[in-house]
Amino acid sequence: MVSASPRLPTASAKPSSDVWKCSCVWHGVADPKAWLRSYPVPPVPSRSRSRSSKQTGGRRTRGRWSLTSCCSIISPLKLQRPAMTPPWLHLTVLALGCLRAGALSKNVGDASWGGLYPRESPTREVRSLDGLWDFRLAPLLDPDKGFREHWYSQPLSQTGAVISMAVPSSYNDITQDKALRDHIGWAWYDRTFYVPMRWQEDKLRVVLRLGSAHYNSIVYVNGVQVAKHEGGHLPIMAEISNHLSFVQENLVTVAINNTLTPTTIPQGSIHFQNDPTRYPPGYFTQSYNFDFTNYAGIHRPVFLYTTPRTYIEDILLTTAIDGTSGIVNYTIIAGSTRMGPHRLGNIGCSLKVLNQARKYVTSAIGCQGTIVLPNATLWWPYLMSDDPGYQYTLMVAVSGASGDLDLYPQKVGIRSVGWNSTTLTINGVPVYLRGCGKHEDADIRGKGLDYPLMVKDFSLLKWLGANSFRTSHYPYAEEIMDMADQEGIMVVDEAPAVGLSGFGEELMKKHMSVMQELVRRDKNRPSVIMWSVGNEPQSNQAAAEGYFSNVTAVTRASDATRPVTCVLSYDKKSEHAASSLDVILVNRYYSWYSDTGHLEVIQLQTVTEFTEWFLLHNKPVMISEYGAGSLSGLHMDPAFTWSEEYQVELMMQNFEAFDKLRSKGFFVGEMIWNFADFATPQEIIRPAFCVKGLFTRTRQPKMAGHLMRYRYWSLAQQLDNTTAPQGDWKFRLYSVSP
Ligand code: GCB
Repeated sequence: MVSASPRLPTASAKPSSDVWKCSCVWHGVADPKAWLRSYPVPPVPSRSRSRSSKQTGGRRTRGRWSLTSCCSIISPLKLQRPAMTPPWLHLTVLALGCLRAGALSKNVGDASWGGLYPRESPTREVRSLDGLWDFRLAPLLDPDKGFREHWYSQPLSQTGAVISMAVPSSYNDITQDKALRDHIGWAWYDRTFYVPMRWQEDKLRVVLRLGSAHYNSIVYVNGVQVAKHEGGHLPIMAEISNHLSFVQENLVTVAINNTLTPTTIPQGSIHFQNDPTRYPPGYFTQSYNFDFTNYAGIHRPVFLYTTPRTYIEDILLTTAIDGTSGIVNYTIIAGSTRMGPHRLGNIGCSLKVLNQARKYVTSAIGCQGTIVLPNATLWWPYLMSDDPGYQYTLMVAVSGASGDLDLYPQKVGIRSVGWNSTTLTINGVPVYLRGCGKHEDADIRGKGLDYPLMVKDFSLLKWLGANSFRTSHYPYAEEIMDMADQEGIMVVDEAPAVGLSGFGEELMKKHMSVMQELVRRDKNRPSVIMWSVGNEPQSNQAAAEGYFSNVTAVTRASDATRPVTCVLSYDKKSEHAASSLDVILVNRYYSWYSDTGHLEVIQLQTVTEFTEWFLLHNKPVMISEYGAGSLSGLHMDPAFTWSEEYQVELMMQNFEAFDKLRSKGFFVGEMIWNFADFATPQEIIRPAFCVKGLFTRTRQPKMAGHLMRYRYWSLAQQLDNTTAPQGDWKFRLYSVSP
């Protein structure tokens, strides 16, 4: 949400004692290789050149730009722990300190932007910093020790004991250490790295990017703070060109705090226990209103990448269909180290369209425009086409006055999303979502991105015949989203706003900012067909009405091409969020959390309930969670709670209800809870895991997984006119009736 990247200062970023100045000279003389010259780079308009010169205050001397200074704002966290402050308050203050400092960082540049995903191109190099980092926890009762002792100014191994920590991964389940698993507060990571001298010689811009770190992060390079970010599931970016050594080893340090407060998203609270007869001094615990483990750490890949000094900052795409033609509307936002991000000025843009076989299709010139592709191949969801997930590549080019040239390969899937009061459509064809709620969750790694697990999950989704999932309850890794784009799996893209309550101004502003950040990250993804602003808010509170009206309005203002939802759980007559939504998603656990053991009531209750939601709001409705826990291998017949039999019978009763609802014309999807069993905090109603998975945590199917496969393939046959997997003896023996 907020990242203090050391860009050019703006008028409002007042120098203070915290301001560190450097002077750098940019010689924008590019020496593109011969084959780059053949690239369709448009001439730079001379009018823009002079305007840009005025704007930046730069001097233009015979094709060279030089800036007298480009500055980085450094605002070290100066929060000292007041004497006698209870640790919980202190932790909260530290968390809030990040926010305050984050607000400052908004003056430094566009703070709500983690940047384009690092991709190689002829003008960009990408290097991974994943692997083993050094790691240390801050003491539980002295959380700011690392700041006080400047742990970031030298390798952690020189200020105390360290262990090796895998990146990306959650740190919690990596060792046998209970203190590490249950830690609350700051955790410190660092590693060293070299950068090629060539990067300096070529005057490249160097960017550090973390896919995500949970929850509050402060990032230092060679002891200098380069970024702050609040929020655990979105990228963190910092331009670090001026902080690097090109001859010596560099040090990157990341401090991460997993403390959740009533104004973080998601919320949490710290409980300080001060009864000396029951708890030791300083004792505190953290609680939160969700059932998955609040895993912490550097969860996604860390990259260094280079761009020229004039570079592609962002690419905005929308697509449409006109007969057999595909329409791509594009805007290219260029940036330069002289001006920061800007659209026009002394920048030339062009793009080349390549098909999936990497063959040239067409090209366009200009930073903004529309491309028409006759006889376009559209992006279709899995099982709705023989070639689902089709994407073109736009090779986007930006050239600066100096001759700099930047290229970025941006994929685009041409498709349209439509919705009215009863129906959701893709490319004008009604779709019925058959999917799962998921989690980023695995043993040992926690929420760390894991490629084998990711590929396995998509393989299982396709094995099920599912066409969609929801990123419950936070934005998933970009690598996962890339695979959804590629495989044609539709995604309800959810904010990390799970179980919210209170609905004050501060929370709302942060929530709006998260939505903008999420939309900006995922806007170009064909797989994303709906934004979800959250899961199960306490929308029975009156303040929810204005709150959700504002949060959904900001989301629509960021992207008007997709419907906006929020996953609801309160009674329809006493809740206040549904009126702001385009599609109504509701979680219902009939015969599990209510009428436990009474499977016979599911059909009546489900059909009645979802019909009433539709009648009340006249909007498409779907069930976003239903299900039962089952202990893999526990069999009881007649069905009994926690047995595999109970889980599948509950599903069958629901299927009957869903089919009745489908016939009424407004029911647009079903997503079971959950794709796989996942870890929960320690509690007494779940046995270490939420076991509502179709698959175990290690991705073996329970009976429920097999049943779901028959259901989803049967729906695919009926609705998508597809055939069950050929050669699978199970489908041959038991024909799936349409
Ligand atoms: C819900 C939540 C989900 C939980 C699930 C459960 O309604 O949205 O996060 O895991 O119930 O199993 O209790």
